[in-house]
Amino acid sequence: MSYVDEVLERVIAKNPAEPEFHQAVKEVLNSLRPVIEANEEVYRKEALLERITEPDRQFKFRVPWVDDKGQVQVNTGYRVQFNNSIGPYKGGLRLHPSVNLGIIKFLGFEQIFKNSLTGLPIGGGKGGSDFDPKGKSDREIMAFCQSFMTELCKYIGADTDVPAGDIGTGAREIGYMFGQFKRIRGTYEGVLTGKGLSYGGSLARTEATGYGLLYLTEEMLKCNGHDIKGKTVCVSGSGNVAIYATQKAQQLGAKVVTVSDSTGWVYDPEGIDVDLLKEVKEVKRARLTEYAAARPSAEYHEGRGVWSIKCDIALPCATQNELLLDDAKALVANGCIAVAEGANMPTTLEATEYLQQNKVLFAPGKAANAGGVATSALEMSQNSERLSWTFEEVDSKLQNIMVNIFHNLDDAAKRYGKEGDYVAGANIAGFEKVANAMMAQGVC
Ligand code: NDP
Ligand code: 2IT
Repeated sequence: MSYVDEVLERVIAKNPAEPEFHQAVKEVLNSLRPVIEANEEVYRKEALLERITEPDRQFKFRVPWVDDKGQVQVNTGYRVQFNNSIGPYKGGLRLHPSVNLGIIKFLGFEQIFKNSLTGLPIGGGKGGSDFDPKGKSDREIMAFCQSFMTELCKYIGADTDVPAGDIGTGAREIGYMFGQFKRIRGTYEGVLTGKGLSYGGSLARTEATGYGLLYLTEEMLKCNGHDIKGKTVCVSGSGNVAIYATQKAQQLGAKVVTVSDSTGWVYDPEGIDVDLLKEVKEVKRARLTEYAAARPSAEYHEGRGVWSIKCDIALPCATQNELLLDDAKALVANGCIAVAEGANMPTTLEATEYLQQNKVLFAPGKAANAGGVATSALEMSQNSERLSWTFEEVDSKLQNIMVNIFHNLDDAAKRYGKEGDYVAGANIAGFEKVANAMMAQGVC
C-alpha cells in the first residue's frame, strides 16, 4: 500500500466519527501524492505524514454561563493547536451549535497549509464552541465570552497561540474575550486579532477575507484570459466574508445577484445593495427577509438555492459542504467559469472534482480565503511594533499577498505537471514549507 493510503487509513481509524476531518485530510494527502512519492523513503522514515495529521495538542473544556433568566447554561469549548513549525498557532474561533471536535480539527488542519501559503510566520490552530449566539442578548454574549476565555487564557498568548474570529465570532465577541484575557493574565498583548481599532485592531481586517477573495479571483481570471468586469456573481452566506466579497466584487465592476443565510436566500437581479445588507446583518443582526422587504427588486426564497441562479462566478462564503455535486452540475450547465471558496471547505470532494473535470477554474479556500488570516498576521506585526498602519498600507499588502499566493500555487501545480489544478497547487505549496521546517527541527 502507498504511504499516503496507509496514513489515510490510519487517520480514519484513529479519529472515528470525524467525517469533516477525514474529508480535509483526504483532499490534502491525495493531491500531495506526487510530492510524497518523490520523497517517500525519507518522509516514511521521519513519519512526516503521521506527525502532520496529529495535532500538537487539543483542549476541550466546560463553559458554564448564566442566561438572562438566571438559568445556568453549559457549553463545550475547544482549542486545537495543530502545528507550530513555522510560527505561533493562528486561527479563528467558531461559535455555532454544529461545532464539535472533528469540525475544529478539519479547520485547524486546513489552517496549517493556508497560513503557510500567506508567506507569513504563522502556524495552524482553531477553536470554538457549540454555543449559539443567535437570539442572545449582549449580556449573555459577554457572559459566555468571559467564561470561555477564563479557561482558554491558560493556553494562548501573543507568542504561542493567537485566536481570531470565524463563524459567530466578530468584533463584539473578540472585544469581550480580550477584556477577560487582560483581566486574568494582567498583560496587554496581541493575543487575539480582529480587535477593535481603539485597542490594537488593524484597519482592513474586517474587510480582509472578502477583499482578499476577490483579489485572488481577479488574478486567477486575468491569468486565464478573463476580466472580472461585467461578470455576474453568485455569493452564498451574508456574514463577514460574504458582505465584503460582495462589496469588492461590485467595486471591481462585477454584479453580485445572490446572498444567503441559514434559513433562506435572496435573488436580486439588479445587484445586491451592500449598504442595506450591512444594515440588516451587521447592525440589526436580522434575517434576509428584512433585506427583501426593503428592496423591491429582491426575491426571497426559503431553504437553499443560490447555485441554481445563472452566473459566471460562484463564491461560496457560508460554511463547509454547502456546494454539492448537483449544485456543481447546475453551475456548469449555466456556463459558470470560476468558483472561488470564501468559506472553508464549502465544496464537497465530488463537486470539486466535477467542476475541475468541466474546466471550471477552481480556487480552494485555503488559498482564496487566506486574506483574513494574512491580515491577522499583519495585525500581529503592528501590535509587536506598537504602531498602526493606514488602511491603504494594509490593503496594498493584502493585494500583494493574494496575488503572490495565486502565483505560488500556479507554479507549484506546473512543477508537478498539474497545470491549472489549483487544489493540488495550494496543497503542494502550503505543504512544502511546513514539511521543510518540520524536517529541519528534528523529531518533535
Ligand atoms: P459569519 O458568522 O459572519 O457568517 C456566516 C454566514 O454563513 C451567515 O450568513 C450564516 O447564516 C451562514 N451560515 C453559517 N452556518 C451555516 C449553516 N450551517 N448553514 C447555512 N448557512 C450558514 O462568518 P464568516 O463570514 O466569518 O465565515 C464564513 C465562512 O468563511 C466560514 O467557513 C469561515 O470558516 C470562513 N472564513 C472566515 C474568515 C474570517 O476572517 N471571518 C477567514 C477565512 C475563512 P446566519 O446569518 O443565518 O447565521
Ligand atoms: O479560517 C480562517 O482563516 C479564519 N477564520 C481567520 C483566522 C485568523 O486568525 O484571522
